[in-house]
Amino acid sequence: MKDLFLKQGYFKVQKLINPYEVKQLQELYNNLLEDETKTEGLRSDLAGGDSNTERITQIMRPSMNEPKLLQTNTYELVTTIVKDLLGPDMELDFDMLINKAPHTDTPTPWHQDAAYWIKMPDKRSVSCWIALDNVYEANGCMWFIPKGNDQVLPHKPSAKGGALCCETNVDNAECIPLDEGGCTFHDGFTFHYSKGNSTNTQRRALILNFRPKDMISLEREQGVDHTGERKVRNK
Ligand SMILES: O=C(O)CCC(=O)C(=O)O
Repeated sequence: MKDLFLKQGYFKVQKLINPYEVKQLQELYNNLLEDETKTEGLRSDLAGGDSNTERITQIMRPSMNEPKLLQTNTYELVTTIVKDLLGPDMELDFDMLINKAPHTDTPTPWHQDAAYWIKMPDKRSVSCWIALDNVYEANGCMWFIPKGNDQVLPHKPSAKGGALCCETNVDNAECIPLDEGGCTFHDGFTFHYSKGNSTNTQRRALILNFRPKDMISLEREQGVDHTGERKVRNK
């Protein structure tokens, strides 16, 4: 797994968590998704624009609202794997939920997570994308392109207030269907994307993002805590 991660920038784990824990996470997830008051200010539509219906619901820092998430085996297990991959100083920077509701048909555009970052001397990072439903092409499973180097291409917003996107060659893109409880790990330079959800059911993903402890401190000093607007801007 580590070799794959270092070589191509991503890998999948077909079964990370057991059905009991999947159920527990689904319940906590649904409570947050349904509670617009609790999640106000942390919630946005990655599709951007001014539609009244959320097409790609993103809720930042869900464990701030629902600390039970932090006590699950999942958070502990993923942290252990990430430390094995990139070193013992890797820590959870932030978590997020991304849900694609039935028939919202909105792709998450191709991007590299590094396009969202502030300037950081240590660029190690890992994102673990956990499927809380069976995911496949038609409901928006993840796609990745094996990475060549650690360069970040120019990105722009896909719509007003929407996710960042870039243009890249997608000939080698790999589609990663997973059963619920499976996951992928990717680094910040790896291009990824998902199609829209054209099915009758939700596509729920819980995502845990890790980086070195010192870099998390640097982010926080600069006002980046992943709750939304930066409190302090780079000069
Ligand atoms: O869930 C998605 O559609 C996109 C997820 C993503 O971009 C990420 O986890 O970095």
